[in-house]
Amino acid sequence: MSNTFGRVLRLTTFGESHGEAIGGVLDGLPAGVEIPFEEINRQLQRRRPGQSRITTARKEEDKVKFLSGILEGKSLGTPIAFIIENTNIRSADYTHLKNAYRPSHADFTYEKKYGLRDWRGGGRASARETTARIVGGTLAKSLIPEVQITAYVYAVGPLHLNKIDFNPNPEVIDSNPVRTSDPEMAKAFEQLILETKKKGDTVGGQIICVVKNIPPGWGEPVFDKLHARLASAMMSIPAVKAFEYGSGFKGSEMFGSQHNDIFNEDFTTKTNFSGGIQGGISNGMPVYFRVGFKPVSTLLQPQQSINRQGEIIQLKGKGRHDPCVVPRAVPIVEAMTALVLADMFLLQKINQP
Ligand code: EPS
Repeated sequence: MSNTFGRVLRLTTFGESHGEAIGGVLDGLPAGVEIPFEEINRQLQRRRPGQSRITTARKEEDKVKFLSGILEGKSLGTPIAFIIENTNIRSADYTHLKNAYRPSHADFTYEKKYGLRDWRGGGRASARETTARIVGGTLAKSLIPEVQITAYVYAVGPLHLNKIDFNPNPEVIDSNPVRTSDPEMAKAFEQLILETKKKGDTVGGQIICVVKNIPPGWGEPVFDKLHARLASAMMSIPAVKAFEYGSGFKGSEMFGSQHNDIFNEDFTTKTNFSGGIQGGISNGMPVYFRVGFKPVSTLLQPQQSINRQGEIIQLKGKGRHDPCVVPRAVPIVEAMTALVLADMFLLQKINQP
């Protein structure tokens, strides 16, 4: 019972991967916001399956249909409901999973929780659900146009960029299918994903997100600290295993004399180990964080598993799957970031007289 995200700007998503449609309801967007139809479509295309040879081959157009809350291109202040139809479903690929559980997949836990499960694809646990997050997140972003949110792939498996890029260029990121900010490393990342796919295996990866132009004051102490909301948003994305912001785990190895961010006269800081957040509140410096994704659990090579009767079996995945999710997860990280920040922006308006 937790399909809604946000405090005052709330996105509810619905739908299963092989059902009629995926969709959402965004409630709390103020009236009069210009709806960024083109940008929503551009972001959907960045996430869409079947966009390159390193992503799942499922061919979905991912066209959004708005049902309510919009008149003459502007928000009405009422709930904005929308759907994206599933048009390219091949549920027969999944009949072998009616009686079996994929190792490390949500198959087993969904069935234990609800007593039954949608065996067609990943059901509700499928990354297809994130389509609705792209629509909701892009709408949220239009409320805070001055904030710049840029995510990129930092690592694929054991390969990673040699340093964090704090000034990532969106054009460079979208010029390579992996969506990394370093065109040279893009080739190595792509090569590794293709080799992995050839073996019927999968590989994990990491995304960095850099956010600029957040004014000081966003984030709600004490339980809705800005980084707590970002962590919650990122951890809700399918396949995410880790979240770290600012100096993160590295910071825990440092001394205070090295780690403190010394103020300049204009209240910016000389270093930014704080990741733009202190006391859970933005300080005006860039916010940056890293998100770790596991390798997709569906392998197109045989692996030991178990059926509903508790018999050990050999399972080999069918269907269309991503060998590595991070290239398609870049716009999802950005969308979830926008949902958090627009929510914090609206809450800060309530705090101020
Ligand atoms: C995916 C597996 C498939 C893909 C899906 C990502 O989903 P399912 O097994 O639930 O049918 O088709 O991608 C999408 C269709 C999408 O829109 O995200 C995977 O293993 O990552």
